Amino acid sequence: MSPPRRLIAHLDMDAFYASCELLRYPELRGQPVVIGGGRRHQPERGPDGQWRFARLGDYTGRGVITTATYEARARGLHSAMGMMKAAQRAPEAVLLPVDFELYRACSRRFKAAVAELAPVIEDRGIDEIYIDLTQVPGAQDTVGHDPLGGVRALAREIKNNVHRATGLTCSIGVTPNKLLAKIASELDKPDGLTLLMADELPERIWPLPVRRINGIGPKAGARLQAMGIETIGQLAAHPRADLVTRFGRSYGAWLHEAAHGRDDRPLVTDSEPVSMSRETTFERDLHAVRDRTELGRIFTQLCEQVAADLARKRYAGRTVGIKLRFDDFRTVTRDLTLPEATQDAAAIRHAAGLCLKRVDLSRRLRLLGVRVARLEPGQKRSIT
Ligand code: DCP
Ligand code: MG
Repeated sequence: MSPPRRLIAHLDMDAFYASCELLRYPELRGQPVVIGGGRRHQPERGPDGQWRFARLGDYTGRGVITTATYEARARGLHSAMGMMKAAQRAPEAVLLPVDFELYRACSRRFKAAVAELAPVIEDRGIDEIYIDLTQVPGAQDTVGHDPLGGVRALAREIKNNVHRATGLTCSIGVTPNKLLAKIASELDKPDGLTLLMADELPERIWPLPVRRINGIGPKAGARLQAMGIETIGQLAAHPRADLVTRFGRSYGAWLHEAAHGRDDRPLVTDSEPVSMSRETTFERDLHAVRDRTELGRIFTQLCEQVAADLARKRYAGRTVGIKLRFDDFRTVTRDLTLPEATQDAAAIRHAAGLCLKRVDLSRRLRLLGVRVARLEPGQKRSIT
C-alpha cells in the first residue's frame, strides 16, 4: 500500500491581539480598533460605568501599530504603520494598549482546542501552528465525490472547536506541506478555509507575489524584482542554475523548490526537539570588523537566548553550531561537538566563537544564528 497522502494544515488566528481585546470589550465590535503604543492609553471607566477608550487622534509619539481589526484595515491601517501616520487616516479609530498576558491565555486555549482533535502540532508562536492531519481518523476519506471531503470536515471541526473554546476565529490552509499551507491560510482571511492540492499550484499559487513564500524577505524580494521576477510562477520558470549562481547553492536551490511547491519538512513537535536555535536577520548588513561591537553584542544575546530556551525546556546539548548568511545570500554553517552537554550561555558563546573563527568574514553579514543540537535531558535547576 502506498503511504497516505500528506495533509498539513497551517492555522493562523485572525487579527489576533485585537480579537482578544474584543472579547472583553464587546462594545467595540464592528469599530476600527488598533493595538499598540505600549502600556499608555488604558481604557478608563466613566462615572456612568461605561468604558472610555483612547482614540488614535489623541496619540502622540513614535509608536507603531501592532495589529488592527479588519474594520481598521479597511481604512488603510496595518501592523508596523506609525501611529501618527495612522491617526491622519483614521483619527476616530480606538487605540488599545497591548496586554500579552491576555493574548498568551487565549493562545494556550486555542492550541488546546486544536489538540483535542489533532494532536500532532508544531507551535509557531503566539497565534499560529502547523497541524499534521495525515493520520487523523477520517481525514483521508472521500465524501460523495469529494476526495477532500473528510479533511474539509475535519478542518471545519477544528475551526468550530477553536471558536467554542475562545470565541475567536481563525483561518486554515490545508495542503500537502508546510510551505503551501502557510501560503494557503492567508488566501481567505478572516475566518477562512482553503484546501489546495499540488495540481492547483499553477492556478492558485503561481500568480501570487514571491514575498508570500515564507523565507523570501524584503531583500531577496527586491533582488528577485530587479531580475524581473515578481510572481511565484516567474520564479518557478527561472532556471535553477541561475538562482544557484546568484543566491548560493542552498538558498538558490531552495528558491526553486519553494516556487514548485516542494517541501518535505516534517512538523517539529514539542515532544522531541532535535535542536534549539535562535537567529536574527539584521536591520542592516553588518561587517565583522567595522561592526564588531554590535555583532558581538547580538552574538552573545543569541547564545543567552538559546541557553534560556534550553533551561526552560530542561535540555542540554553537546553540539554547538552557528549559521551565517552573507549579503550575497550565501549561507554557511559550522559546528563543534563538546565533550559534555551544556546549557550554559558562556560555554555556548565560547564554542560558537570558535566556530566563527573558521569562517571567512570578509563579506558583510545579513543573518546570524546559534544552535545547540544533540540534546539530552538537562539538569533540573537545583532548589536552594
Ligand atoms: N504582531 C506584532 N508585530 C507585528 C505583527 C504582528 O506584534 N509586526 C502580533 C500582533 C498580531 C499577532 O502578532 O495580532 C499575530 O500576527 P499576524 O501576522 O498573524 O497578524 P494578525 O493575527 O493580527 O492578523 P491576521 O488576521 O492577518 O493574521
Ligand atoms: Mg494572525
